[in-house]
Amino acid sequence: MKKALVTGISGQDGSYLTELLLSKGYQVHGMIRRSSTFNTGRIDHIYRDPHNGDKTRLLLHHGDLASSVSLANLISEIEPDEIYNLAAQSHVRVSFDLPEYTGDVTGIGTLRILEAIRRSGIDTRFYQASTSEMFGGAAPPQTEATPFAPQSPYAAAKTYAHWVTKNYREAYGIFACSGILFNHESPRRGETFVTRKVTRAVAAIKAGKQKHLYLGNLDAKRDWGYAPEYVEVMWRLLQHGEPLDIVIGTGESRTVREFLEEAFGYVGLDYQDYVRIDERYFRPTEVDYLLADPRMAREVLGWEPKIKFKDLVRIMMDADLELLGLEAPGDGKRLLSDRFDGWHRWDDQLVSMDK
Ligand code: NAP
Ligand code: G4F
Repeated sequence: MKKALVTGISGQDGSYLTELLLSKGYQVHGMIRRSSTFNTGRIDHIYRDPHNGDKTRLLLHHGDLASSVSLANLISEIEPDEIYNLAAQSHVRVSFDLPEYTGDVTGIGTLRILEAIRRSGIDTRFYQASTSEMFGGAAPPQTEATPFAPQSPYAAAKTYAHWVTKNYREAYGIFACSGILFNHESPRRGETFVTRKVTRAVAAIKAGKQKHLYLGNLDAKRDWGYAPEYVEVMWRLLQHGEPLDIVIGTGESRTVREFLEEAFGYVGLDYQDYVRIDERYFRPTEVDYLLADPRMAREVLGWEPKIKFKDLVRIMMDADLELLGLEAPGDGKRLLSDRFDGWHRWDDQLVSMDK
């Protein structure tokens, strides 16, 4: 049985990746942070308590990217075949308020893992969650050859992590890869990222629980894809014959305003009647236009996304409407069952991807 260690297992991507790895027969070790409230909501549905005599291939351990001791101990004790580093302070706007912390966790945290791998001497494959934010001000479309131009403390920290991953590959022969992922969303997306903020607000407005939605820059363009498809490519990258860095996105870019039109329009509302601008949500430096050229992912890994912009909005809208007990038009759910039936099977049960 292959063993994987996943940092950031309690996040959006960590939860989908864990479902995928369990469905492929892996034993999954997840690193979670100590928190005063439960922070495992996204993985509770797949966790089995061994105290109940349940057999489980999902094991959780406390640790932190800020603690090299915790990382070294976990890596030498578990001896994982694969390590997926998904943990990060991942919010761009917040990184301007917490630049030092973001640099420590999102940047140096990656170095701490690589150093723990090197010192342990174990033969493992390492995945780094790099980001299209590293391209920052570079002209679209962005490819593996596009020079980085980070525009935030978050992007600068990720760029450091990206380069140090490449350096440990070249210096020490570690099988270390970076997936340069463009924005990917889902019903499990954190509530303060713009897509989820919008879909939750539309549902709340429809339910009569909210009057207005306050946002920042509506003109930024993003290449938005569907998160469960993106975790598949993380796994494929580590199964590849040689380590490489690769761009992952849909090749389609939309403005925040277009996301608003689509989400409000889905339930028959006009966003202009509800959206207000709050300067607090603007960033000191913005990334205006991200658009992936995912040709290499298609040619080398045979990966192509099935869910594009409109489908994504529908999937997220249906989920947030249902959470508030509202009738959802259902297009999103139909899309999921049409295209992903049987994808995430674990312990002979179909794991519901978005509940
Ligand atoms: P997310 O939902 O924000 O999850 C981040 C995870 O990191 C959570 O599990 C969080 O734990 C954990 N974490 C934060 N600080 C930590 C620390 N000091 N030590 C240990 N764990 C810590 O992020 P995501 O959307 O799943 O993204 C996964 C990764 O891909 C991140 O590295 C992100 O920067 C990167 N990325 C994301 C996208 C995207 O569009 N989603 C695109 C490109 C790259 P808690 O649950 O306790 O907070
Ligand atoms: O949803 P966002 O916060 O995502 P952003 O900044 O693109 O970062 C996300 O994607 C990156 C990949 O490119 C990841 F690396 C990163 O970890 C994260 O997952 O903002 C998207 C756009 C921005 O241009 C922002 O200025 O939406 C704009 N926006 C407008 N109003 C807003 C808001 N963003 C947020 N979060 N909240 C607003 O009220």
